[in-house]
Amino acid sequence: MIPKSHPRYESLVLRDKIVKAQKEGYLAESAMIAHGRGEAFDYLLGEKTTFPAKRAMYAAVATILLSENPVISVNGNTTALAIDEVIQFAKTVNAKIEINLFYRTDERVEKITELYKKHGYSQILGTKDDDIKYLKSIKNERASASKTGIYSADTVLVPLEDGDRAEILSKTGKKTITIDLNPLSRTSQTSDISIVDNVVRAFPFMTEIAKDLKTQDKQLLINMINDFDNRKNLKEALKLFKNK
Ligand code: PTJ
Repeated sequence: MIPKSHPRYESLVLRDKIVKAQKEGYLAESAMIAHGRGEAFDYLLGEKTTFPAKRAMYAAVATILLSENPVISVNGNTTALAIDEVIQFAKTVNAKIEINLFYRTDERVEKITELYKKHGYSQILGTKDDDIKYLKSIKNERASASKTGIYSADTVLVPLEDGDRAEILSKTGKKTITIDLNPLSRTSQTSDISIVDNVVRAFPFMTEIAKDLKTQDKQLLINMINDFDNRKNLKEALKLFKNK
């Protein structure tokens, strides 16, 4: 039990979730390394959602709300850290959720599927019973994509993952939105909208944005997307690290 008075309480709670998930057997072997890297970037950011991250989130939510078939791609780490927040966001914006693993095994897919069911979400895509297609030019297990999900999606939200996919998804004409604490990662650098923030803060924040934007005029959302410059925004995000 971590005492609430501990100065690193929130960070330790997240570590605990990762450790527990590792024991439950649905994380990749390298999940802790990925988490540690994220922790370091978050520490440098002051563990707060920055202005460039908020701006990117507005553009991201507007894009998702205007999409025909938006899909949220989830892996082991995102599930461990933010399963309820992901489900809540998906329901608010009417997006599908699909399991997409770099280190894909049937056992991991089954465990993650069960976990989403336990948390009240049973329509998850990318399971072993799903109609799986393969995205061209991805050389690893991430190539698998559900026919009604990522394969036919117009927008894919990719939180916390390695760099292979954002670039390829963009090349297939899909809009890619990523949440990655590293502004220099290939994922951040190659996606259309890069949210440099922790997934645990980003999902609840985007849910609140969505509740607001759903009541707004469509043209306002279009303007928000057109005004957003990902290159410029990423540069601003990077400056916040350098100014520490
Ligand atoms: O479950 P699988 O098999 O799909 O594997 C998932 C991992 C994350 C292990 C796999 O995709 C991987 O190895 O990823 P990388 O290459 O370590 O990249 C993870 C990226 O996520 C890094 O840029 C980290 O800085 C970033 N990151 C880590 N934790 C967080 C994060 N970004 C946002 N929020 C976090 N909590």
